[in-house]
Amino acid sequence: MERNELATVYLGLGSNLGNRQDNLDRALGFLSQRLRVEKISSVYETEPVGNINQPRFLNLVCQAYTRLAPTELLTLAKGIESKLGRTFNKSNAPRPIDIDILFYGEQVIETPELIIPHPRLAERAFVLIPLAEIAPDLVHPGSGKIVKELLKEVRETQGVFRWENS
Ligand code: PH2
Ligand code: MG
Ligand code: MG
Repeated sequence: MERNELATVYLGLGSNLGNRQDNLDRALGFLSQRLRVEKISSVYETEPVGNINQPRFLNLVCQAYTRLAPTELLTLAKGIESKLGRTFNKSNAPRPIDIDILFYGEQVIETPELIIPHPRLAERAFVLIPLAEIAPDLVHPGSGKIVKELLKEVRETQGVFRWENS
């Protein structure tokens, strides 16, 4: 699988079921077996966005290098989600782990199974706050704005707390 160029990717991880810290650690362990995980943000405890009747999340963001194509990376992420016990019967239900591809290099991808950059990242403080720690000047290929500008424009930054247990 050395046919693709090395791409810099950013992944968003979230857990709100079971031992959340352990789930994040195990997911990072599985990711590290297949990607070169280069940077990992702090962990944040975050109020649920969307379906608010669910437990708080632990969220983090990481940067990695990979030669996997975007769809292969998606398959890897889903495989790790399944290994950690995620079931896919209800969307927006509590989950042991969610692994979202936020950016894949500077690529813009819109297919039925995969949209990159992640379509909701620009409005999500639980993504932008950890992302701004490891990549404040990263350019969002859709809008041309950098991460710290996107973060300034997000109004709802309450509900995201540094998790000191990491
Ligand atoms: N993920 C969602 C929906 N809402 N809220 C928080 N705080 N953290 C998440 O990771 C999250 C969410 C869909 O994947
Ligand atoms: Mg998600
Ligand atoms: Mg997801």
